[in-house]
Amino acid sequence: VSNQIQSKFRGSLLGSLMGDCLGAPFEGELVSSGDKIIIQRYFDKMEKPEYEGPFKKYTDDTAMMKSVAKFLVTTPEPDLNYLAKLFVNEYYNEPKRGYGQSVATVFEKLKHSKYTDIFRPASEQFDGRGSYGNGGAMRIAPISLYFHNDLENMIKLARDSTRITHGHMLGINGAILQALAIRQAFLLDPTETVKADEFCNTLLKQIHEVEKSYFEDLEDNSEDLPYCAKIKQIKYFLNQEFTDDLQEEIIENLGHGISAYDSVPIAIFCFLKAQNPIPRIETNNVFRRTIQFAITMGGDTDTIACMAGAIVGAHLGEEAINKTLLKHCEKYDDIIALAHKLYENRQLQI
Ligand code: F2R
Ligand code: MG
Ligand code: MG
Ligand code: MG
Repeated sequence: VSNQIQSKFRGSLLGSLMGDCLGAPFEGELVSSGDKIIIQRYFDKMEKPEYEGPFKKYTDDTAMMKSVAKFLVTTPEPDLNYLAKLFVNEYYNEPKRGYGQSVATVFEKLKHSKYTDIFRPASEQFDGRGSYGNGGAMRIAPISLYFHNDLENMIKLARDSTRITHGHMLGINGAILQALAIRQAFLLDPTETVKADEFCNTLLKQIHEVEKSYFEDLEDNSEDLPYCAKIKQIKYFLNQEFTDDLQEEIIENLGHGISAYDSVPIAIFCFLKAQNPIPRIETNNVFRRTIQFAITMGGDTDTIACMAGAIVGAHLGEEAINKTLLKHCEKYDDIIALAHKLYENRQLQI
């Protein structure tokens, strides 16, 4: 059992890295059906042992995920001030990792205010509405793994770690939804295909609890809560026959953008859909299929593939990963070491 848990820690962090590195060259592109062939060849080429290309660089998604993992392994009790410092130091060391356009303001304010109130800079973003970007969700994997057997603390830390940069309810709850999806995948048997309907029903129950607290004073509760509505759409789309037209409709409804609301749900959809073969995604490897499929969604490809990768890696573990493909991703060995430390540190806590 402990071997399987370790493997899932590595699988999830590597899935996050690989989705980011392999998806980044396509970020912001509108992927058309012809591009599916290009993406298919891109993966085929990199799985060939003789292929030697320059490695694929990771972006802000991985830079921030590493900080979240370091935060969990360094301090005995999670210290959010320390996490804020890790984010800021990482950003100032390597600012050109493709960060969100507004989040740099948060880093500047954190630094100049000497971390007196770590949630304040984020709460001031966008005229006090806060960011609803997917920056909280893209880096959340270490929290799901670390707290896989402590749901309450997982949700609390997913929320608070996100609030350092994201003040908007949709940015925060999107990160919690992604954390819940990784955790559920982690808890499932890797030798069994995931039952999509059950997976969605569990998520729906859990995220409903989270979302309803934001809407308690709403008189009219006839409308579905935002992420609950998205999960119902995921269920609907999973049961349709998959065609290029349907994929367009999925992108239109679930989104493929830079906001959490327009990216976390489609990442979860990709994970569930890739449990079974998908037309024109030619591979028998479910891990690769998930990431490759996520990239064909276009838009915020690095982040959607990173999030889908973190989920599938938590389910299948590192054995599912093609090592030749992995070796094209920048500093993959650092991520393996970090996953190992995260696992060991967790063993000391429980
Ligand atoms: N920054 C990017 N991609 C930019 C495109 C790069 C590409 N390579 C290219 O050449 O075109 N990717 C990275 O950013 C995302 C994570 O962003 P995060 O951390 O959430 O940052 P931020 O700045 O807080 O939010 C992102 C943008 O979302 C819009 N937005 C957010 N809240 C808003 C609000 N309340 N009102 C209006 N707009 C809001 C803004 O445009 C923000 O700049 C990941 O994709 C990562 O890969
Ligand atoms: Mg990025
Ligand atoms: Mg921001
Ligand atoms: Mg992105």
